[in-house]
Amino acid sequence: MSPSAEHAIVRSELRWTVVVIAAVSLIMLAVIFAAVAMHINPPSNVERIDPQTLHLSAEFTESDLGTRVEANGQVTARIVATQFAFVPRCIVLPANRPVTLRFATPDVIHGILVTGTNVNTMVVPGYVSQVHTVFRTTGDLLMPCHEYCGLGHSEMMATVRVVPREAFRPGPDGRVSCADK
Ligand SMILES: [Cu+2]
Repeated sequence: MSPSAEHAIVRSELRWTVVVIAAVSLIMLAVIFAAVAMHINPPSNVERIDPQTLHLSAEFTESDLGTRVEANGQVTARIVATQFAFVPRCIVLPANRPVTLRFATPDVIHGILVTGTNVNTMVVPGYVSQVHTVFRTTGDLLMPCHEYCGLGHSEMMATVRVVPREAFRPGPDGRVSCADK
């Protein structure tokens, strides 16, 4: 191979090296921007729960589901995703206040997102999925299942009712449900 042909190859390789570094940098910047500016992060909570005894556990018994204000003021909503419904079907949460959503499933893999927000996670049997967020807008937000979970998947959805801070009034037991509103 002549020296000039070899130079041409080296130049071409260097050009592509620059292109690859630029592409990787761009993707890294997009990931960092999404994390810092938009608070979109991969789920990092690893917490196990037995799917077979979920409904008997301390936390996900039927009477404990829904929104509750804990003694320290933290607002937590607990939801069970099951074929093919969310329990409860509607949860109430306050706007402009940190809230925690906790999900578990007794059967198969589901996924949830709350439309127009950064809430998006999978719900995997054996684990509790947890999301911290602050809702900025009020209104009824749709929360569909976004992981195909069987024949009734398309019917599987819930409502997240975000109310103004002053309209969020927990009962004496710290609970708030859509039926109160
Ligand atoms: Cu589902």
